[in-house]
Amino acid sequence: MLPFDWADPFDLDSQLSDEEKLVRDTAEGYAQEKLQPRVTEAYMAETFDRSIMSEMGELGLLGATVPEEFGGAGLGYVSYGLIARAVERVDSGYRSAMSVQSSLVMHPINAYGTDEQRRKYLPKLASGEWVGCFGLTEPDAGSDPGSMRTRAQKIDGGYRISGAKMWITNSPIADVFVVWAKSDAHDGKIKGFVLEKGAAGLSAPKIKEKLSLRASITGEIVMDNVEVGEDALLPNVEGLKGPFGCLNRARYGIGWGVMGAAEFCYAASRQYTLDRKQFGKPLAANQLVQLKLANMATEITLGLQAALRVGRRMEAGELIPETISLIKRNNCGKALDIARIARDMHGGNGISAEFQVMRHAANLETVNTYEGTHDVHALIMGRAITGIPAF
Ligand code: TGC
Ligand code: FAD
Repeated sequence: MLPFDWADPFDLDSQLSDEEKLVRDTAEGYAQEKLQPRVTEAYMAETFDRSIMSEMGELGLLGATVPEEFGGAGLGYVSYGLIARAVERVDSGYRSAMSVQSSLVMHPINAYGTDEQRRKYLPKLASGEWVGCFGLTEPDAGSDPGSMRTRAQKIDGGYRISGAKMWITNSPIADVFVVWAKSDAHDGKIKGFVLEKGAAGLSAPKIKEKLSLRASITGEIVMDNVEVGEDALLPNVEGLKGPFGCLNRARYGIGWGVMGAAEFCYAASRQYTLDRKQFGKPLAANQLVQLKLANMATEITLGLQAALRVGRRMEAGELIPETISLIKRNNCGKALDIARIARDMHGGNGISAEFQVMRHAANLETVNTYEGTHDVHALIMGRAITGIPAF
């Protein structure tokens, strides 16, 4: 009989390759040494340190699955998930910056772009010299991106783009903007365009006073008759399957990432309740407290195994969007519950930034909403289960 490992009951470690363990250790080492010491101050001041992108780039943490030929690390999807988990153990906002750059900016340029676009953008995005953002959501089109109003009008030698995107991670510091617009040259179908900072009519004001994800920078993208050349068009995809192809990968990474945040909250709650005594004994000696810790361990263990399973299937070429909805929805919802309960288990200290659990809980409110809300992912699964779209 083997002993129970409270931190890894199903021995996830033994299911990883040597390369994956190396990636995990690199990401964990970076996150703990470089991100952890600055997160509280960044969160309180609502700032994102731009140099984080260059640091991640130097370690190969950006565009992990993009081929090495274009500056990526050429790794598998499990490695990408392990990076997300390590970074989000510190803060969901830092994972956001990484996953937008990797899945929502580098992936579409790699998958839908030309060789010239790949050569121009991917190496600089991989190194963190350039920061990218992804504009799909609009003020009046969130869960229903098909109702977007942004338009690309054909002009001589290119396109004129007008519209506004809302709630866009990284946009105020972005050099490269992947935006989705209905194109009149393509029968009004949705097409992707790559815009560059400095284009006339393009601005990206910061959204201030967020009460969640404060260590991540979020903004609008305002496009007032922005004129771009033919070479701004991502030619190899049309329709909503373009942005959804990117979201599949980002949502998958979130399935891993939120488990990192949950693991932090679980470990912190275990230690806190072992150390703190009330009624003459450790809080951890109470049945109610042990029940909460057992629930946390169960959900994290199952969530990680599910994420690993989806990752292995993606690596085998078996990408099934509804299975990604399953882990995005389940793992976000469970991580949010775990963080809220961890906050409660820390008593009054739980509301202090020093103990970090409330920051994770506040962040996970956003993560439960972006990339498709908890309920929208239930509807995506519901459609596949019944054959009836209920949106
Ligand atoms: P629907 O009819 O379902 O599909 C339209 C076309 O898209 C194809 N498709 C997919 N392709 C690839 N992967 C998927 N997961 C796909 N889902 C659908 C579909 O086959 C169809 O193709 P075609 O060729 O027939 O045209 O479209 P709908 O309008 O009915 O969609 C409904 C719904 C709810 C599924 C969808 O709109 C949805 O997922 N809404 C949620 C929106 C969302 O997730 N937004 C995310 C914005 S980005 C973001 O939040 C980044 S945060 C980043 C961070 O900081 O980490
Ligand atoms: P709505 O769609 O208006 O939904 C409001 C509520 O109604 C939700 O509870 C939802 O579940 C529910 N609802 C909607 N439709 C239905 C239905 N048919 N049936 C039942 N319930 C329904 N977007 C980007 O494009 N790029 C980014 O980088 C990005 N980063 C973000 C960063 C942050 C910090 C935040 C908060 C958001 C970000 N988003 C980004 C936007 C995000 O994807 C949207 O907020 C999300 O998709 C939900 O859209 P919405 O806010 O318009 O809510």
